[in-house]
Amino acid sequence: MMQGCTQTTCPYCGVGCGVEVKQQEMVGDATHPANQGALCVKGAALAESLRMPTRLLYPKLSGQQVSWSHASEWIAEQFFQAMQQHGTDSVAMYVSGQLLTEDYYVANKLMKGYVGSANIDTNSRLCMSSAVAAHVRAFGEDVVPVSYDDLEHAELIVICGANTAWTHPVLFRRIQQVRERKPNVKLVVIDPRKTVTAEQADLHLALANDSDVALFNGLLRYAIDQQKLDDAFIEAHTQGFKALLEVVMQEKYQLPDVASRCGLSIEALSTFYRWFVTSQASMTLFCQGVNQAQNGVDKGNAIINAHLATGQIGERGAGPFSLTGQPNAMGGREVGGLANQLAVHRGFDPNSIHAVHQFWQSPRIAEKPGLKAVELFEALARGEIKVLWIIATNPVVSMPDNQAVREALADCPCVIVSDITADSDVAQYADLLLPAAGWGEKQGMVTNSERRLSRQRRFLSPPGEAKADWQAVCDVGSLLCAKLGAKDGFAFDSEAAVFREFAALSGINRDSPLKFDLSAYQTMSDEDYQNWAPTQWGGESPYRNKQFSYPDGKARFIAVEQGATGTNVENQAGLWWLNTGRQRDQWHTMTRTGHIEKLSGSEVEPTVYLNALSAQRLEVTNGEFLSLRHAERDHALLAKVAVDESLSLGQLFMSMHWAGVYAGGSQVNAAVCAEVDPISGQPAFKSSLVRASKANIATFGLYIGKNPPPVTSAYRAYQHQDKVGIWRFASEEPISLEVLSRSNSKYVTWQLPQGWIGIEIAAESLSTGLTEGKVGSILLSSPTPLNADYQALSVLIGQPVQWQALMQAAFATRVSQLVCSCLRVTDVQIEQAIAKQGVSNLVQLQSQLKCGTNCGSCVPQLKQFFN
Ligand SMILES: Nc1nc2c(c(=O)[nH]1)N[C@H]1C(S)=C(S)[C@@H](COP(=O)(O)OP(=O)(O)OC[C@H]3O[C@@H](n4cnc5c(=O)[nH]c(N)nc54)[C@H](O)[C@@H]3O)O[C@H]1N2
Ligand SMILES: Nc1nc2c(c(=O)[nH]1)N[C@H]1C(S)=C(S)[C@@H](COP(=O)(O)OP(=O)(O)OC[C@H]3O[C@@H](n4cnc5c(=O)[nH]c(N)nc54)[C@H](O)[C@@H]3O)O[C@H]1N2
Ligand code: SF4
Ligand SMILES: [Mo]
Repeated sequence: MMQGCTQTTCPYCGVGCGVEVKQQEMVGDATHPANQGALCVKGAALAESLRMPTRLLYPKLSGQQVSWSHASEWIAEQFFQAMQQHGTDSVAMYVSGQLLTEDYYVANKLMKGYVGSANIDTNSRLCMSSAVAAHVRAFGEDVVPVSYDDLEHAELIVICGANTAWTHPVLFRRIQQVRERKPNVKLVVIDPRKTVTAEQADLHLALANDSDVALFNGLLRYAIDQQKLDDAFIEAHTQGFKALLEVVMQEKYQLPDVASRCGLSIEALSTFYRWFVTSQASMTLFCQGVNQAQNGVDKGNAIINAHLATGQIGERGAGPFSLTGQPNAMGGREVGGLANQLAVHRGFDPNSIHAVHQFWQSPRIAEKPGLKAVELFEALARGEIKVLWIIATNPVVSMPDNQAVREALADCPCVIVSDITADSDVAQYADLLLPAAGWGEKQGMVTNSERRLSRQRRFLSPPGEAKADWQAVCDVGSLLCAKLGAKDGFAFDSEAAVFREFAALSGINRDSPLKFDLSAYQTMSDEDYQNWAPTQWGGESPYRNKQFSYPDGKARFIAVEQGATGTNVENQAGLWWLNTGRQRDQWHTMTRTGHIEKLSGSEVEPTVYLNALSAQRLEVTNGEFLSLRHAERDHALLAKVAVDESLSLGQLFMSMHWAGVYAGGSQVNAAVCAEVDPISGQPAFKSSLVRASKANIATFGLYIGKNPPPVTSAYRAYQHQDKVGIWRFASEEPISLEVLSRSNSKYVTWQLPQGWIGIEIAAESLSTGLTEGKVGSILLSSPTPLNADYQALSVLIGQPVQWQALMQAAFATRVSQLVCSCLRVTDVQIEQAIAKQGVSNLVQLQSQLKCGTNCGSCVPQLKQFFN
């Protein structure tokens, strides 16, 4: 690590927290406006994230190490040949909201200005594209009209389709702090699940899947009936109200009809409506429960409509607030890295095409939108894409119908993957694998949810030959320019130089109604770039003056209708609604967080949650397995059952994370074959119809040791611990003791009524015999679900065999769940403190067990113990 203190930005979620890296520790940056010193559990584990066991160090072509110059030349030649032989649209890039702005800018320039195709799309298609489209329709530009500080002024905070306590924890903590200071501020959560976020709300609306448009149209109707519209605002600053009025005056948007469509009580729904229309300042925060739907764009516009009609926008503490998922999803949108945008908030109209082309002075320019992510992989499957470069995303896990994505990649003649690890699932499909410099080793700019640009700064040297993504792209860009006989458009000598050019390009918006314009920074010195302090474009509220981004300055109402979309399980005999999302302690496909012990305990294996009645109907109980498959696909996945009353009947929930070495066989997107929103192309990850059936498991197993278990099985999950790993397995075939006789190690075994136990005697103590031999690994196997205390068992490794402790841990009566990851406090410890030590509130609990006193991400869960 370099000397002194580096101020940088967290590489996970779109809150965009500042991080201070000191010699020995990483802490929240108290001067950063996004977090004022706070970090969540993932941010607090950033130092551990750097100790990644499987970094990719050198470029590898067909598995063989090659030099960077060879690799770059190879890519440029592949691009050039495909462009010549199959046309420019046969080349594509699939990039990521986790790239830095500079990486994104040069990738976009390469594709749209030099290849001459807009076939560059990003994982933000899976994440933010519905919100982008809703913004563009309503405001004329993709602008988030509020700031985090607005939360301090809101009277009502609505969280719709987001589990903010887990996914944007530092922002949620801020909301809770506001409510502690101002108890009149109300929180409403709209989510079909009773999430940890919903548990904290004054009102939770557990709506039916994808019924959000009905709910918000109903709000408008209520505002009309109660004469709570802001007529002056509608008149002066909007267009299109009449068409919307016609929609919401239909009978189906009356309160009782909406309540029935959404599956809510009239009382709960009218309480929300009353709070909204009487509040002086309401904010509606939304995320994937809104965006990832077949009607995701309409949902976004339904929310925006409600704010426009009541004049709750542009004022302090009021407005719709699309939360960005990834650290630089917003920066990618600014650059224009979505296939349906050209650059800097411009689309494919003739003026924009001309202006961008003029600025780049490039040999070509893309003149039409390219393929959106799902279309891109479909074109790949049809063989239309000959060369695909994937950077900083793991689509074989994260795309819907990921088996089809795998097959398409396997058939593509030329796949290039840039990643930080060779262990990511997509790396297995690379013809050429490029080692990328990761967080802390590269630098550049990121923009968070509130349009604030912050710097990620370098404080480590990249390992091996790992290289920053922008440099890898520029190297190829320069070589391609030479092949095209064009002037080198990629001769940047630093990130700062890339950023200045990007800032200058955004100057084409100066004389337009668009708000996005960074041209003030086009001549910024290297030093100013290096010393950049977090800065918002558009200021606190870009629409404070009520001048929206359409040429006439007016916002547009969109007359959205609640369609038949949504997973109406009752009408689909034998099918179940599979809802998917995130866990508190993991990041996406686990490549960066799966190897961190502290983060591995909150969901230890692929788990499918369902309520007791659903479980009864499927004839499963806790610890058994469900086999899930999409209604129209053959491949099935196995996940462990956990009964969870936060879900409604017929609804299953699984996290999106399980992948790679952790549980490659249980990837949820094998069963999620989502429809896409027709406007944004964003997949409806939250509403799949699946077949679910009890898996007939003959052997349930747990293995604790330093190396993988000597057992093969259809289901296998790995939980990383620093000293010994934990593997859980399940097999439809019985696994008998004999498997151990095939292993090279010496095992001592016991057959018990509950199953059998095998203890491997560590090689170094073999000669001493069982009584003094040390435990090398432990294997438990049982015909019924195991209830083993893996933490207690791990402690026995390396110790002389302790029979009683072993039995107690192997067949525990109750297995504890980790609640506080930082201080390793479990639910059992908390319950004991409450029952036996008279702890009766959060403060007492925190002083007794210290849980929730480090990052605070578990505080919402701790509060549940006192509800
Ligand atoms: N811990 C953690 N935090 C993260 C990430 C991570 O991987 N791990 N990833 C980041 C990224 S990229 C993103 S995009 C964000 C996502 O952040 P969120 O959107 O907050 O998280 P999700 O869990 O995907 O889904 C949110 C909720 O939508 C609900 N939902 C499902 N269907 C509907 C519906 O029809 N209507 C409504 N109103 N709600 C519905 C689900 O029940 C779920 O609770 O998180 C970011 N933060
Ligand atoms: N079922 C279901 N599926 C979903 C979702 C859902 O809610 N449900 N959510 C969707 C959403 S919102 C999102 S954002 C996506 C996320 O899905 P992905 O983007 O596929 O997930 P990540 O694991 O973040 O992938 C990032 C990859 O980049 C690598 N990497 C990390 N840093 C760098 C770097 O600096 N350079 C390079 N070149 N590589 C790097 C990592 O090792 C990893 O392989 O998943 C989507 N898929
Ligand atoms: S809330 Fe957590 S994950 Fe998100 S930026 Fe802040 S520290 Fe990082
Ligand atoms: Mo996302």
